[in-house]
Amino acid sequence: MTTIEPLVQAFREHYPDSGLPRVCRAPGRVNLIGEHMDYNGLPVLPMALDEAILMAFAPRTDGQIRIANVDDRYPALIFQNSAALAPSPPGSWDNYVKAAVSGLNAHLGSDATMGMDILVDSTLRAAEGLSSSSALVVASSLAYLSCLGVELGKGISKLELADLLAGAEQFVGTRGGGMDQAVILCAEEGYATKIDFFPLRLEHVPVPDDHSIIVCSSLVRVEKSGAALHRFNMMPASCRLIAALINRQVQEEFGEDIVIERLGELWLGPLCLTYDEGEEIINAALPHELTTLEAAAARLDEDADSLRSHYFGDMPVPEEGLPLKARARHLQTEFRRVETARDAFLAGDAPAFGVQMNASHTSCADDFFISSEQLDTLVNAARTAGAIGARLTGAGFGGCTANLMPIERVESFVDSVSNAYYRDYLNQPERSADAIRIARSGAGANYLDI
Ligand code: NG1
Repeated sequence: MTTIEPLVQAFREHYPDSGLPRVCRAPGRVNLIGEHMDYNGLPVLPMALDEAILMAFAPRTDGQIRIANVDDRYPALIFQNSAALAPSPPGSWDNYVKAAVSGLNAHLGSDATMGMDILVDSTLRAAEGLSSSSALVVASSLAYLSCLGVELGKGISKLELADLLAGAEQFVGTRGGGMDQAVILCAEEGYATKIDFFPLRLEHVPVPDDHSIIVCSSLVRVEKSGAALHRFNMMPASCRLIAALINRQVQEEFGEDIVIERLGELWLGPLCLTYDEGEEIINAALPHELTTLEAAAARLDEDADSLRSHYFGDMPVPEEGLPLKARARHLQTEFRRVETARDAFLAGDAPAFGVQMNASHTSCADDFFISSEQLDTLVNAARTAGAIGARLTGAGFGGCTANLMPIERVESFVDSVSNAYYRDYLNQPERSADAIRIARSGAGANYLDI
């Protein structure tokens, strides 16, 4: 579907007792470089897409929130607004709406008596690492703000909303960062967005118009708030432990007044170390042999069991130990790559950007361990097809790759990747037409005129 009139019509049929709806839109995003950086206080460089969620909505006075989707894989659900909303079981799609509503209730001090009727339509596919989950949270927040009569930009700024939704989305159980909500809300068409965190800062970086960004789906779905929840949350959990070990080192070297909560604070916090000084601290804090919980606990003067439950809760910690040093190396080197890539786009130098993308994929695979056989195969197919940069995008383990191609060679790229990955590797040639898309940069989330 995905144009406004049919959505409004479908809304009126689905909710015959409701008023005329308003419509809002929230785009997906492709992250061009900077993976698993946001929750570590390090920069990222994503771009909003023109693929988006559209949401028709109208207020209700009885506090009921009724949600439905034109895609019947998502069942219609109802819940009662309340100041203490409880999450539905993991993977249930009403959790994203609840996340936005409960975050805004807490922030605005709302009495949680407002209800809404919602109908969702989307050109953005779910579980592909293109942030459909955050797009749904952002669209729900715009709908709820409108029902409450709070104007975006007046009652609450976009940056404020992005910041609060980053925390609010953790309602669904994931422990990610604030990249998605920020780019979805604040992107500008034609630009990628360099984002820094704690505090949130944005810079719009032009995407060279003689190059295309092509998104290829590996066709491996990753339900981050469902089946892949532990796998995803293991990353922020390991990073919190890395930060604690670095904090110990910093306190030994600079005194106990300095507290490091996230690895990025080595460079971007009050310490303001140079890149190399930060690297020295990381090397001292994380010797190669420090891979077990017991060794980490000894270094932090803690008991291994309490360390496990504090950082990992009920997540299984791998028998072979934790690659803490390698993960920290990814964060440190990706920091430099994001800055270099941003400079390359500002200088209109797409090939230099591509070099950073390629190095980022290697680091995501070999140091952060978030690639997979499928993603590596797809990245290699893209490079063979002439991509000047190719990498996995998003949380990893599946989902999509992002590829940078000179515009005049896009067609031959599509043919070559279709054959190499979808036909020869997956033996599903019919899937390629849908799975390879030219990413058009979209504007941030907004309300649409009916
Ligand atoms: P996706 O790719 O949408 O699953 C997740 C996190 C981001 C970021 C990336 C990895 C959420 C809502 N999103 O995104 O904050 O950490 O992984 O770079 O948690």
